Amino acid sequence: MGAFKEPHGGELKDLYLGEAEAEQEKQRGRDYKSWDLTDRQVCDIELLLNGAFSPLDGFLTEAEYDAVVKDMHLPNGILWPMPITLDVTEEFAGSLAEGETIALRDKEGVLIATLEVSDNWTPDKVREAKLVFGSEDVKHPAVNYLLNIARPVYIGGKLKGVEAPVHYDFKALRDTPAEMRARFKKLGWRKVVAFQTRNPMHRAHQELTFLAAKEHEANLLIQPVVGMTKPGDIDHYTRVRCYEHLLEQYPEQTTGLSLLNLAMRMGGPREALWHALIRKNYGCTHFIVGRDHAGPGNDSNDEPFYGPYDAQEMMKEYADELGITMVPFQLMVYVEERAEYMPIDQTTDDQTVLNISGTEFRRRLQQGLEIPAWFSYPRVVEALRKSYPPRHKQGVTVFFTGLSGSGKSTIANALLVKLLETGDRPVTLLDGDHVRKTLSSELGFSKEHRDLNITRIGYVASEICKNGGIAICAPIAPYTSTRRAVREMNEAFGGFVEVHVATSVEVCEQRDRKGLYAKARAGIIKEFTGISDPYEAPENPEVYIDTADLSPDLAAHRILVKLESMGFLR
Ligand code: PPS
Repeated sequence: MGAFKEPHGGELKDLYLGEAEAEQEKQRGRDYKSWDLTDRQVCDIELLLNGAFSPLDGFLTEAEYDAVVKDMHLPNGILWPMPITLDVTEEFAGSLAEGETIALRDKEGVLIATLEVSDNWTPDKVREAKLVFGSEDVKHPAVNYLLNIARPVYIGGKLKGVEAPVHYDFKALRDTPAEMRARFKKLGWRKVVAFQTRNPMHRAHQELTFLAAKEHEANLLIQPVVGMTKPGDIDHYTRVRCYEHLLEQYPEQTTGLSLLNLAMRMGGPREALWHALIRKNYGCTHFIVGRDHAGPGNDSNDEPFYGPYDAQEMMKEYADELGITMVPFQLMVYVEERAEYMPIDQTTDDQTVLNISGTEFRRRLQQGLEIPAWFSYPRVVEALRKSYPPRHKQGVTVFFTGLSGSGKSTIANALLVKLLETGDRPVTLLDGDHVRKTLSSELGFSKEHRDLNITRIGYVASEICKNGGIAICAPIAPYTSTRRAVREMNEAFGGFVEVHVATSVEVCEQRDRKGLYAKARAGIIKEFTGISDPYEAPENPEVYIDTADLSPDLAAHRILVKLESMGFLR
């Protein structure tokens, strides 16, 4: 393989206007209708404008979309496997005249590009899901996006780039295809093997990529995706710090790192072709395709969406049209007897083969367990441990729910004091009564206001949780769906422990410490929980407390024990 070929179908695109023209377009853009780009669309437009998606010169038209969806080629016969579409609301699409130019803006209102709308149509999304992703199961992240998140109408047309989407992080590691090609030229890198990843890289990846480059006498470009990856993946800030440490493991001057702001679809075989074409546009000559490339995991029946080597098969099928050479790889495993990594198909039955799956690796991180030296590098593990500390260093929200006067506040206070005594982590108590005087002082007790109140408490707790603290919340929180939403909000950052203080309404009324039940019975207080307003008891709380047989001290102790058994306290 010699010098770089032109991208399939001709020139590398650069859809940006020159400086003066961009300025004029910006002025004109003030009169255009504006569409605020979604996160996915911002990723797509960046790679359309900078030529990473060459030969596309805009969001697909209807004819292009049909051709790409049906047989992975543009109407002019050029291979393009992934529909890059601009989805908008019916309302917005309906407001457009034929041939109208619109302004595409980022979240801050910055004009990124203008689009001359040539097409406006309502796609058959189920058909798109089946043909492009081979499934209509919403467990596939791209199918879910298509059917549940993407807007109903597509508009297509040519783009004029005004300003590249801004990135404040890792600026020095972001390149356009033209910049990358220029860098390769300057360095004299005539053959470059590209490696795509959305995960942290460990020793197996280092060995695999190094071997691939060595076999092809090429340089190596590690080009991780930092746009949108699979939900639940390790955040890109942490990953990039890991990649930077990993670079130290390659011989000097052989390997480069560049970040790709791609919104992945997890589309398996079709996605592999797409990734390869993008790398070709970046000037790479070879592309590594391993096991289960861009795999979305299992479907609703727990069956994999794609076979482990489907992507490699499809790459072989289209080898002539791709113009970039696939470097296929089997799973790399560690062979204990040889103290080295090998592709699994080269190992023999009598060898001890070691591997740690992604799930097992996350379990070890979460529990602060040992990660062996054969698996990763100390600095990579250290960077991961810092961002993903073990449970006893993560934030946690203890969320009490129960009737007024059930004893929530008393137990919550006892728990607060016990946690402060250990001095382990910062603790904040968000008591129902107190929140009502501060954060939610303007709210009443309608369902809408109660939901708003609980959502606010949940949000504050999730921020505390995100930063490693312990949030204790003690509102009534009478509605199951709102409590579930708060749980989800918090579990994204740490632990969530629901405590149902299940004192019956009869006991609460008998105690009536604040005299509120009497007032509620007399109709002086309206919408009073348990009397004239509903309380939906939790079905599966982490802790169930009946204050009839447990003192506040013992109740708080039981919660501490629960936190310990879940790994949140040591
Ligand atoms: S909610 O439903 O979660 O938003 O309620 P919360 O914010 O916890 O507020 C409950 C406290 O407000 C007092 N109070 C009432 N409670 C229930 N229903 C009505 N109508 C009502 N009006 C005032 C009551 O003192 C609650 O405090 P606690 O600490 O729960 O007894």
